[in-house]
Amino acid sequence: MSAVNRREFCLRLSTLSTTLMLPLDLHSQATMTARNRRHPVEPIKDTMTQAQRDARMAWWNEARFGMFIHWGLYAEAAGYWGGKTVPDRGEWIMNTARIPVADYKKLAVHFDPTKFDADAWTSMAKASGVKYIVMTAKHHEGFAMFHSAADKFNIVDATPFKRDPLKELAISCHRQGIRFGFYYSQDQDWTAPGGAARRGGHWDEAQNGNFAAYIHTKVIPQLKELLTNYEAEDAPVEIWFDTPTEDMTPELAGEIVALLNQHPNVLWNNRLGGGYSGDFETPEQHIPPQGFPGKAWETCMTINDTWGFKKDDRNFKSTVTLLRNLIDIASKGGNYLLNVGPDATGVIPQPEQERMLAMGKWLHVNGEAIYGTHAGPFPEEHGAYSATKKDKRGNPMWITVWDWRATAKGDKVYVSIFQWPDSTFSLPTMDAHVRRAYMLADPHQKALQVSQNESGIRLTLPAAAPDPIASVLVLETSA
Ligand code: FHN
Repeated sequence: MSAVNRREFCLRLSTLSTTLMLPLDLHSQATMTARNRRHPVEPIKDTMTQAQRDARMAWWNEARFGMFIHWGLYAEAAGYWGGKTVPDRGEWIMNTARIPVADYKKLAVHFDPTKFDADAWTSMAKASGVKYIVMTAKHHEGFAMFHSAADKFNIVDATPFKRDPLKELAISCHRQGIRFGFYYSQDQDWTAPGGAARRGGHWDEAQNGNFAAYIHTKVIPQLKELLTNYEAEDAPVEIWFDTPTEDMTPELAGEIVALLNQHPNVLWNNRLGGGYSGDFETPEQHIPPQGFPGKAWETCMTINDTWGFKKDDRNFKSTVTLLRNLIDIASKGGNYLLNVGPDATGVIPQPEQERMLAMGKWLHVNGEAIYGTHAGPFPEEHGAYSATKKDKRGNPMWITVWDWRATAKGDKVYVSIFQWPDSTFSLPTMDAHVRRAYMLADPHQKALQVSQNESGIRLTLPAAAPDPIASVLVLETSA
């Protein structure tokens, strides 16, 4: 099937999901409403030509694989408060356990991650095949992991550590050729007066205050710091906003957009609020069945069940799952932002490192099938909506099929095969003619037997799979 046919197929699927009210991502629903509104400040991308927009997003579209880092005071708590385990994600502990502001702030007194080594993190990221890192500059707890003149509740002024890990990481990323961006919780802030609190609102009168004042005295000054203090390191390239609430009016968000517009190369996601759609969609903890045809998107996902470190969370995803996710996402034209949660000593837990490095090993051989690619030409490989089964919202259930996935770049189509076939491997038809086929892992690129007609493509593959998780078949094509 041609690229045009694929696009038509995806558009039809999109229309179908809207008609059937299939579970579109919540943030993208907000974005859809937003698109119809007039914004007080036009984002820079909306005033650019398509070519300018493409150039602005070029590195991001090539990258495909990023590492998210959730690191803050919650790593010190590690999922425990008052000697008891606290359910839910580690970084939400303050909210889940309704911890008073003054008590929570005391965590800073002991936060001394002396094992933190920015170069060790970036070397690990590089060996894992990661092209960009996004680290929490400030999560909902309100604690800045950078030196901030705007608020003393930051890692340099409030802890015995007294170092700025964000700065150290930005410098190290710059040296290693990894792009660097920040996560910044612009709306929720549980320790600053006036900051929003989801899930039941404020629980301590120290949190009461005016939201606009919070934006003006903390958020905008800190964003200014983040946007300017790192220029020598070429950072940031991206700001990752989160959990907008209704408090973020179009006017307040517009003030932030006016600031972002002064840094036209900085990309930002669709979670600012105030009706702004940002540069890319952010499905969380799931991979949309058909991606977001025609849009930039990035699935963010935990490597276990928490973003911020929780010492009892050992539910790590397998390397098989993680690699399949990366390949699946690339085959739909998206990026995978995979999270790690360093502990309070400054170390990324060993099981997380092992999985990241295993992904890097695969990418070292097969990265050509991922980086700089776009969605493959076949629509059929991802799965289908069940005619009978329903999901928990009562909509037709998406049944994923894990046989193979395809990406494409230039005149090449890359087919990552999960289920190695016994003898012949068959692919659906496509308009382009297959000139040559070989396995990417084969250093000699030995040509494989291939035949093609209007009903499909048939190949004879080597008897054994070159890779136990995913073996990449390359199809060189001509029009
Ligand atoms: O509440 C946060 C959560 O802690 C984490 O930061 C994720 C990452 O996408 N975002 C929010 C939930 O959507």
